[in-house]
Amino acid sequence: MRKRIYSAERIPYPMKRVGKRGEGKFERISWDEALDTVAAALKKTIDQYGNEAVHLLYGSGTYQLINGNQNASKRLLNMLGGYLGAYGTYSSAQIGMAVPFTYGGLPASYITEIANAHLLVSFGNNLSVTRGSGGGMSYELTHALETGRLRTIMIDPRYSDTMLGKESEWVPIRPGTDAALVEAIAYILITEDMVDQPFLDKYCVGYDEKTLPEGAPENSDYKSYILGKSSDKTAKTPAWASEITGIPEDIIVRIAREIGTTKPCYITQGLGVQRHANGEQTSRAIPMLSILTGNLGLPGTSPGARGADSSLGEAGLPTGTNPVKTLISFFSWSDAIDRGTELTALKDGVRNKDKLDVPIKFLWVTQSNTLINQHSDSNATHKILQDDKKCEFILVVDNQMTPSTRYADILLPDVTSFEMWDLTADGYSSGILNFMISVQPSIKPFEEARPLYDVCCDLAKRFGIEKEYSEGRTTEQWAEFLYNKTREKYKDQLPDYETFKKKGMVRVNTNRDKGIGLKAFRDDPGANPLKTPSGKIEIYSARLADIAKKWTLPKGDVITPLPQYVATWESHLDPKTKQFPLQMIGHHTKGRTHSTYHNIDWLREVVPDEVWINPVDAQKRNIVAGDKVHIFNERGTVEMAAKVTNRIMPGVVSIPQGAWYKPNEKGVDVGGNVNTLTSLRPSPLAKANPQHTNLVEVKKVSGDRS
Ligand SMILES: Nc1nc2c(c(=O)[nH]1)N[C@H]1C(S)=C(S)[C@@H](COP(=O)(O)OP(=O)(O)OC[C@H]3O[C@@H](n4cnc5c(=O)[nH]c(N)nc54)[C@H](O)[C@@H]3O)O[C@H]1N2
Ligand SMILES: Nc1nc2c(c(=O)[nH]1)N[C@H]1C(S)=C(S)[C@@H](COP(=O)(O)OP(=O)(O)OC[C@H]3O[C@@H](n4cnc5c(=O)[nH]c(N)nc54)[C@H](O)[C@@H]3O)O[C@H]1N2
Ligand SMILES: [Mo]
Repeated sequence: MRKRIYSAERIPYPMKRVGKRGEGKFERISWDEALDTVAAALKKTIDQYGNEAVHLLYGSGTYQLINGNQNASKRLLNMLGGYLGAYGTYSSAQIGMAVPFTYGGLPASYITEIANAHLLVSFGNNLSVTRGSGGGMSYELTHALETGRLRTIMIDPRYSDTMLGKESEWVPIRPGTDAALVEAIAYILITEDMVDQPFLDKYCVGYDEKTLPEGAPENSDYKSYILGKSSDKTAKTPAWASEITGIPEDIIVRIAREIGTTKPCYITQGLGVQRHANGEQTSRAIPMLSILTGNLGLPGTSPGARGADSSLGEAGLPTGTNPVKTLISFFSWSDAIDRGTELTALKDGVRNKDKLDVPIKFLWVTQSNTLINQHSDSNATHKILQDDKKCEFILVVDNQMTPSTRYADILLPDVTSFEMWDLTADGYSSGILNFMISVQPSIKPFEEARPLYDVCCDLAKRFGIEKEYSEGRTTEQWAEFLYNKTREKYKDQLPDYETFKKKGMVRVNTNRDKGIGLKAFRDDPGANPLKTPSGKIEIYSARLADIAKKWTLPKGDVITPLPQYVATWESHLDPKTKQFPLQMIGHHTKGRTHSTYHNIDWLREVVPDEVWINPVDAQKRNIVAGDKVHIFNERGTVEMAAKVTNRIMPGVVSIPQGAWYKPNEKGVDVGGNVNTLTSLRPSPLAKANPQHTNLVEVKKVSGDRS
C-alpha cells in the first residue's frame, strides 16, 4: 500500500491533454480550469447531442459507498438528465444473462455447503486466487476440504493455485469445450440409468418429450438431443466429447459414474468458463449436471452456477434514477463510439430502443482502466479513441497514471482510500463473512489530489445544483448518515456511529440459514415457483428459441433453446488454427486485481508476467523457461517471458491478465497486456467479452530474459 500511495505513477495535479490522444502528453492546470473545462464539455454534449451521448464507463477500481462504486459520478450524471447506461459486466455477463433462462435467476449455494458434500465438481473456478479476500470464500473452501471425506474434481486447462495438491483430480480441458464434457456425462447418466427421473418430471421442462413446452419441435428435448435422436443425429458419447475436449474417454466415463452415484454432489463453476465466445452456452450447460442428478435444493448441493456471496444490503450514496432508459451492453461502448447509430436492438442488443440515436460523444472514466487496458483488442480500441472527432471528450479520474489516462482530455487526480473519509462494506467474495468498515484518512491527500465526491460537488456548483447534489453533507456526514441507515437493519449487531468509528471495523452475521440454492423451490415448487415462464427449471427454453429466431446474428454465432455445446470462432476447430495453432486464455492472478497494483515492483517479483506454455509446445518452438517470446495473432503482438510448465495443457497458453498496455515503436506490446490479443466481437446472447477465446502463435525472440 505504501508503494502504491507513493508510486512514481501517482497523479499529482489536474492536467489537460496537449498531444494526440494516447500519446500521454499533458500540461498542468488548476482545479478551476479543469472543472470549468469538464463542465463546459458536458454541457455542450448534452445541448448538442442529448444525454444519450454521455456514457459512464464500466469501472471496478474501488468499492467505497460514497466515493467508490462510481456512486458519486452516477448521482451527478443522473441529476444532469442522465446518460447512456449499460447492462452486464466484464465479470459475469454471460452467466448472468444465460442462467436465468434456466432458473429464472442466478441461484447459488454458499461455499460453506461444500463441507456437506461428498463430491465437488468444479469448472474453471480458482477460488484461492479470485475469492481470496483475506477470508471469505477462499477460506470457506479450504475449511470444507478439511472434512477429509470430500473428493474434488477440478476441470481447468490450467493447474490453478486452488489445486496445488489439495485436489483429488485435475482434469485438463480444452478452453470453451466444457459443455461437450457435460453432454457426454449426461450420455452416461442417461444410458446407465443414473438420472433422477422423478425429479426431472416434477421440477423441469424439456428433459424428455413429455415435458417439452407446446410448440417445441419434435425431438427437441434434452434426452433426444443427447442420445442422437434430434436434428443433428449425433449421440453425445464419451468418444465424441473426447475428440472435442481433449479428455480421454475412460476419464469421462469414470467422472460420469462418480457424479451419478455420489450424493450429495456439489457442482460449481467460476467465471472464467463463461468469459468466452460461447460462454452463455457453457454456463447454462454446467447446471445440467445438478439438474439431471437432482443435486440441488438439498444440503451439500448447488444449482451448478457460481458460489453465493452474502450481502448486507448496505446503503450507499443514493444515485437517483437515470432518466435515460436506453441501455447498451457494457461491452458495446467502443462500438457505440465508432458506429453508434448503426447499433440496433436485434443485432447489437440495444435495449429499450430499436436503435441508438447518437454515438457516445462524452466518456466519463473513473475507477476504471477499461478504456484501453481491460477492454478487448487494445490496438483497435486505440484507433477508435485516438480520433477526437468520434468521442469528443474523455474525462479520466484515477490515482495512478495507467494506460487509460493517456487518452484523457482532462485528467483529474483522485486520492487513495488512505486519504479520505468514506464507508465500506465487505464488497466482494466474502462468502458468509460480512463487515462494515469505516474508511478514515490516515495521511493528508497526496499533492493536489481530491476525493471524487468533493470534485462532483464542485461540478454540481457549476450547474447550479450543488445543494441538491450534496444535501448539505460532507463525505463524513454522508458516512454517518448511510451507516445509520444500514444500522436500522442490524440494530443488534452494529453499534452507534461513534463506537463504530473507533472500532473501525465490525463483523455482521447475515443469511447463514439461507445457504442452499433453490431450497424453497425444492421443498415446495407449487408455493415457490421459479421466475421462469413455466415456474419450473427450463432445460428447454422457449424464450431462447424465440430470441434465436428474432435476432440477427453473424455467421457462426448460435443461440439454442437447449443448453448445448456450440463450437465457436477461434476455437480449436477454427480453420485459423493453421496460422495460429494455440488457444490462448488469460487468468486473474494473486499478484494484482486486474491492472490495479501492476506498478508495484515487489508484486511483479513475486508473480512475474510470464506466458504459461506446456513443454510440448515450447520444445516445438525451441523455447526454454525464461526465454523472451512473442505471442501474436492478427490483432497484435505481446512480448514477455515464457513460463514453461506442465501446469497448462498442451495446445493452450495463458497470459496473466491486467499487465499495462505498452506498445513500442514497432507496435509490439512490451507491457504484456493480454488484451492486445483479445477480440471485440461480442458473444451472441449477452453481447459480452469473449476474452478467453483466442487463437495465437508463439515464437522465440531471444534467450536473453533482460
Ligand atoms: N483479457 C481479459 N480482460 C479482462 C478480464 C479477463 O479475465 N481477461 N477480466 C475482466 C474483468 S472480470 C473485469 S472486472 C475488468 C476490470 O477492469 P477495471 O474495472 O478497469 O479494473 P482495474 O484494471 O483494476 O482498474 C481499476 C482502475 O481503478 C483505479 N483506482 C483504484 N482505486 C481508485 C480510487 O480510489 N479512485 C479512482 N479514481 N481510481 C481508482 C486503478 O488505478 C485502476 O486504474 O477487466 C476485464 N478485463
Ligand atoms: N487476486 C485477484 N482476485 C480477483 C481478481 C483479480 O484480478 N485478482 N479479479 C476479481 C474479479 S473482478 C473477478 S470477475 C473474478 C474473476 O474470477 P474468474 O473469472 O473465475 O477468474 P479467471 O482467472 O478468469 O478464470 C478462472 C479459471 O478458469 C479457467 N478457465 C478459463 N477458460 C476455461 C474454460 O474454457 N474451461 C474451464 N474449465 N476453465 C477455464 C482459468 O484457467 C482459471 O483458472 O476474480 C476476482 N478476484
Ligand atoms: Mo470482474
